[in-house]
Amino acid sequence: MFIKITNTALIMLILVVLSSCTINECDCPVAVEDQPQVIYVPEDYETLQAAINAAEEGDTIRVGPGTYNEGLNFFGKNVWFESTDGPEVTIIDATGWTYGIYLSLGEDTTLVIRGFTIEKAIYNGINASDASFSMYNCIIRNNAEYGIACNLGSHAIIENCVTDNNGTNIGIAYSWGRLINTISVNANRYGIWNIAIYPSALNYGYNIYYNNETNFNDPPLHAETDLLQNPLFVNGTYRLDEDSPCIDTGHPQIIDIDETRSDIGVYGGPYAYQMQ
Ligand SMILES: [Ca+2]
Repeated sequence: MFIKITNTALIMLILVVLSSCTINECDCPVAVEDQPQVIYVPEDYETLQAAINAAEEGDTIRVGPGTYNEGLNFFGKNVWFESTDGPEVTIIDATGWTYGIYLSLGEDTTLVIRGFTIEKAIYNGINASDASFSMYNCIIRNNAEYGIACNLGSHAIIENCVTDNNGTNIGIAYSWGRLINTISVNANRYGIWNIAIYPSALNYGYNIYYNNETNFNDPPLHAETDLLQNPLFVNGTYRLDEDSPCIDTGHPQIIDIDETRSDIGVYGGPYAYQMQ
């Protein structure tokens, strides 16, 4: 029997073939490398930089306790970079390195750095030049020049960190950002120093400045909600004494893991680690 194939039937036939091809493509397993990966240090890589080198955009790097004598460059990769057990036991010791962390290749605020101590760099603990980052629950201490330096168009989100005994604890130049619930103590020069920030885009407050050589340069980056009091750490740690002015005085819209108003300092905020 002769079947006349009309133009309409021909088009429908082509559509059926095409759709079946599409279904087949959907059934194919997605290549593993397209999925975000979780990379563990030291299990997968012994060094932090090797893990960063192996990571792809959007991956997570989880770092076990230890002291890592490294200076890190993220090479523009936006990853979630965190410790498993918190900053007291996970230390980036930048002895002999110019910077603990160096960002200059267009990283943005989806680069998250959580739960590290960064210390002893020759210059800056973390240096961002025309690059951005988010940092939670980190301790930045004993770096010779700046603890945190943001310059030349950087956008930093810094929450619930401690900066202690750096040359200048925090420096912001020709940049903007968000600085909340953070403690700045014992700086050899400034608690926070700024020049040519973009004030309309700046979100800062609920920070503590104490025992710095000078808390602020002029004009001071100082909000009414900042406190100029001793944070009352316990026995040389960054844990808070029960009488600390940091308890429940952080940003009211930030909630702690115990569901109270946020504390100022490294044990406050939603990304804090449980105290051992
Ligand atoms: Ca609280």
